[in-house]
Order: sequence, then structure tokens, then C-alpha cells
Amino acid sequence: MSEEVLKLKDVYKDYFKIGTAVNLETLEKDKDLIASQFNSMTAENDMKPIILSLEEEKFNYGPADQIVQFANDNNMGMRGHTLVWHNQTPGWMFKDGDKKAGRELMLSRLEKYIHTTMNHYNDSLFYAWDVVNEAIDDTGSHLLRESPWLDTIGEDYIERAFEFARDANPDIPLFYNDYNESHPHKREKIYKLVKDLIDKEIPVDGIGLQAHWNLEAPHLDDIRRAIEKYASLGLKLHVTEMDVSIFNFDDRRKDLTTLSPEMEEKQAERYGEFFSIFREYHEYIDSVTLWAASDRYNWLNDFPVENRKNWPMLFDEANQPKESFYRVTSF
Ligand code: HAH
Repeated sequence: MSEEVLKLKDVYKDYFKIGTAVNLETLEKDKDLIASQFNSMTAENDMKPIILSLEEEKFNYGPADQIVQFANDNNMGMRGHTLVWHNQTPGWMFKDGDKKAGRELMLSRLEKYIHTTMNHYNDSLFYAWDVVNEAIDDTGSHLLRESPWLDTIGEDYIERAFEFARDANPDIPLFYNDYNESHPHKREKIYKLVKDLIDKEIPVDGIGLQAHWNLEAPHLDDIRRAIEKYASLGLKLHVTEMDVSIFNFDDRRKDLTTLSPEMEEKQAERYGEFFSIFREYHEYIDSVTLWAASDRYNWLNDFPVENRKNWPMLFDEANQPKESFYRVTSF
């Protein structure tokens, strides 16, 4: 990266932290880009339950520790992601021998898992933990999505998780994190869930807006309304997993092999508008994390269509700034 290129972390130092998701491969291949542009990291996968505790009584903090070491060496903050989720969680947590585990067993496992993990990372560079990820049903009138946690523990699994997390670390901000956070229907559900927690005096400090967006959705007005509604609860907001896909969610085309100039321009316009909204609401937003460092590697190359190239980030496949980067850094 040449010297003249601006650094996101400097441009935004008076607004919020600027983070990126990482894994051990990107920390190796993209280390200069990551260390020079960002001042916060989230482990893309390495702090998820399936990686940290694939087998009962066994913990594997090796890969995640290497990420924390990199953060330490480069003076970066860490967001912990994620303690309780219906996905990427090992099957043993839900079983008692050949049977389904009962409520008490699952609660005690949840408590132990949360305590062990948060105590292991009882380090001042952690400035937030996603305690519960994606608990809400996207459609229909049910508030919570089906999950083994809901099925066995019941609706209070979310309350218990936040209490266990607060017990484990009295100081760190605790987050509820979800996607489709700007869709009006889901926004109302997220608001309700978190407001009920606050009314019950459950320790929750913030809402994570994943911000997996694209060239058309969501509308800017819906993003503003979501930010304002969540901020009205008096909590911190983090943008936790941002990317701007070239494809709408239902677009399953596989024939696009390069990013056209028109698409790059449309994406730059969108990124510019999104960051302008973040700056406008910066008194509520403490941190904005992109879900990859560059187009070289990102999860959207496999999701929701396997093996389809996408170009959702601010830097290109050679880790050079895209038009989107220039739009985000000139204001
Ligand atoms: C996120 N889910 C997860 O929080 C993150 O941990 C993962 O690496 C990538 C995306 C987003 C999501 C989903 O799980 C299902 C459907 C749409 C979006």
C-alpha cells in the first residue's frame, strides 16, 4: 500500500472505531492492510462455540489467541463474537448421552462456556462481546427463531445468557447482534426483545447491527429509522459485520465474472451514503466493523451461492482501494 493512501482508522478517529473480520489466513496474507487501515478486529469464526469447544470439556483457544496477539502487537481493539447462537455450535451442548439434554444441564453448560471463554479473554483490548447472535425469527409473528436453546431452555435462555456474561465480567459491554436489522418488521422485533430485557433489568449494553447490505436494500430511510429506534433505548450501537454485496439476496445468478464499472460506481455511491449516515449518528455508534478486509477473501464468495465471486468490500482483490474507499474517506 503506497504512503499517500489515507487510513480509515485515522479518517474516522473522532467518530468510531473501524474494524475488520479476520481469520488466520487473512492475518497472514492481508496483514499489512489490516494493521495499517483498521484499529479493531473480530474473529470471523475462531471465537464461535464450534471452534472453541468442539468436544465437551475441551477448549481450543489456539487460533483465537493468535488473533488477540496480533491485536495486541498492533494496538487494536477486539470485539468478541459470539457466545450463544443457533449456528456453528457443537452438537454435544444439546445432548445428554443419546437423549436430548434437559433444561438444567443446558443452562449449566451455557454458564460454564460463557464463564470460561470470557475469563480467558479478560483482557482490556476487548471492548464488547456479542452475547446472543440472531435469536429473532425473520418472518411471521413469532418473536424468536427455532433453536435448540429455545427448544430446551425456553424463552429465558437469552436472559440467562446475558446474566452469565455479566457475572463473568462486570465491565465489558454486552451486545445483542442481528442481521436484517434495518427491515421494518425485524426492527420492531429486535426493539421489543431488547426493550423487554431492559425492563426486566437484564444486563444488556448494546445492539449490533450486522449491516449485510447490497446495492438496493435496505433503503437509507429504513437504516435511519432503525438507528433512531435502537438509540431510543439508550444503548450503544455497533455496526458489526458490514458488507455491500453486488447481488440482491434473492439474486442467484452465477454468470458475472468481473465487477463492471457501473456496479463499482453504484457500490461507491451506497458506501458513501452509508458512512455519511454513520457519521451523522456517531454519538450513538462506537464502532463500525467490515466483515472482511478486501475482495480477495470474504464469506460472500460462498454465500448464499456456493463458489460465486462477489466484490463487497472497500479494497479490491489486490488489496488496493476501490472507488468505495475513496467515497468513504472523502467528506
Ligand atoms: C452472519 N450471519 C454471522 O453473524 C457471522 O458470524 C458469519 O460469519 C456471517 C454472517 C448472517 C446471516 C446468516 O447467518 C443467515 C442468513 C443471512 C445472514
